[in-house]
Amino acid sequence: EQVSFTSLIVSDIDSYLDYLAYTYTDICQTEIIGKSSQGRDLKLLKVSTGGKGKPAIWIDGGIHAREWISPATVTYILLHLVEFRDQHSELLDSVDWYILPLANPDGYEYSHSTDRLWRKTRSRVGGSRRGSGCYGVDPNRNWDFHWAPGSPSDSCREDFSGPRAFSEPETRAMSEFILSRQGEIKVYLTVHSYSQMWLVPWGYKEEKPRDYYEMYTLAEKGVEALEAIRGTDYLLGTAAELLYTAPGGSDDWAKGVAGIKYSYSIELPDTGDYGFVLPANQIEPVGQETWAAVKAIATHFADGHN
Ligand code: 0X9
Ligand code: ZN
Repeated sequence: EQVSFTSLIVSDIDSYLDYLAYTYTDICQTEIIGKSSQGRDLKLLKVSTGGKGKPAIWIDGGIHAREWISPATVTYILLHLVEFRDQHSELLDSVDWYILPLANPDGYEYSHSTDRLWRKTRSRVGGSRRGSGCYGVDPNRNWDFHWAPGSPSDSCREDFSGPRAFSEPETRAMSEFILSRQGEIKVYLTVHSYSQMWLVPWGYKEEKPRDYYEMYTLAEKGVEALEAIRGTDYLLGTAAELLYTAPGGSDDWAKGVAGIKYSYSIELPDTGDYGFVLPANQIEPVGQETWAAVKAIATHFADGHN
């Protein structure tokens, strides 16, 4: 079967989730977990063959608006998971999936219509009296775990952490959903770009978690499976080690507050030649290798570990 992608817009992804829910009614269910600042649906797809007490894997994409390869890759993963389910029925039988391809639809839309390199949400942080007139909060600095306030004048910055933790309806909705499935979700996977890295907490400090070795070992399985597809090189380590420390990230919150042992941020290709503006012909190869990594991670749980 021939699968072809070009750039995806918000409505493409939205309709695809609806299509899957409509076509594969036995295993797919959409859920609107909240609304963005501008009122767009935060639409999640649950993929499950039913039954109770299964481990679940959460995957989100598009936290950062300009990282277009992320929603495309998460959509690609969904496509394979659901439409080619016969090729990996054990992964569906033993694991439940919560997949949110577009965590920041306002920003994504804005990066299509107006500013290709927009990163943040589109909330009106400048709307208050003390505001600067700038828009948007970095949704990966806004989570309520070691959240660091900025001064109001920081609201123009690309990494503005917001007027308070969970000021953004997008991060709040995600966190509430994840907490409502606490204990069930065993893996938190958030997909970003770029730099070809598999990041393990902590991201807010240089110290590593007590169970870092276990987190690292599972991540290694993902990276190995990914690299086996076409030799793409990934670095594996903490964000502090490989990038920089930054507070208020979703990965740290998922581990530190929601108690999800295996929490990772993936930075998809490339390493900077195209950066955020990766050509659309990369969607399929990146999708394939990332799906291989996700399958390897899921297999660990399908094999009865937790
Ligand atoms: O800075 C970020 O939010 C992520 N990199 S990106 O280029 N996609 O913006 C890395 C986040 C790593 N995790 C934490 N710092 N918690
Ligand atoms: Zn990002």
